[in-house]
Amino acid sequence: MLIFLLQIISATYLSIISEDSKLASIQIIQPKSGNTKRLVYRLGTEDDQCIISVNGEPLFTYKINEHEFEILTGFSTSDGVKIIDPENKFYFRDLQQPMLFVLDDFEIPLDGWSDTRVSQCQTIQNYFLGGPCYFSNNTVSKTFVGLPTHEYITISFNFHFIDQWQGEIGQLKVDKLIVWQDTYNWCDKVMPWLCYKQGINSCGGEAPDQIGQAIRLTLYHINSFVNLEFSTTLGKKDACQASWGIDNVAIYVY
Ligand SMILES: [Ca+2]
Ligand SMILES: [Ca+2]
Repeated sequence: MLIFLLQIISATYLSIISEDSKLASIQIIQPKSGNTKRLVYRLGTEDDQCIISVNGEPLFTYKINEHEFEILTGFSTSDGVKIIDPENKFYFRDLQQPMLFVLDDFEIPLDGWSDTRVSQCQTIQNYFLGGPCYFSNNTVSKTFVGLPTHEYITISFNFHFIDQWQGEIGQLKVDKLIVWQDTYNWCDKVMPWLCYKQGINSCGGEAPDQIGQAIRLTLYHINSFVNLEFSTTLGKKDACQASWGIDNVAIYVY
């Protein structure tokens, strides 16, 4: 145990220094290999700015207002830097940012979905919910619980229209209200062989597909739970003739 502590102490020194009456900082001195050179990191304030410096050279200078985290020097883009308020909300340039609450990519055993059958297309190692010979006139749903306090919700997902859709509709209900609908027609030509020739078959049977349609919706929403329900109007069509699937179902709150 003593050896462990000594190793820690010899690796990093931490001290709080005050160079004059208005400047105080935390200084971390880290010996480089061989103990011949030292890296000195300093975090401090000066003239209403916060500075992180290495060996006396400013690495990163920033200023914090109420919700704003303004990068003054050190980064050409600050997209990766955000500030969190006491309610764990993210702000960037005074705008509250969506927080990812959940992402279902269907690569691991499913939790909470009413139907858990998954597929892959083109033998790629990328599973999605549903797929050829599985989902046709199905309804699949999941209720997500434990959402943090929020006013808006953003839902994104990929929808796969697979094989012989003929103008039927795929749709999403959120808390029982329809929020998204779209349709697909695998062939609008008199001679279907043209569709086989000109379209792109990427999943299921020989007919062309519309894979990976990216949907993103933002809704007013305040409840701590949300129910997503995907369905279609494929009626009695065989699931090996026309099918669908979803992937990358993500929920953001803000
Ligand atoms: Ca996936
Ligand atoms: Ca196909």
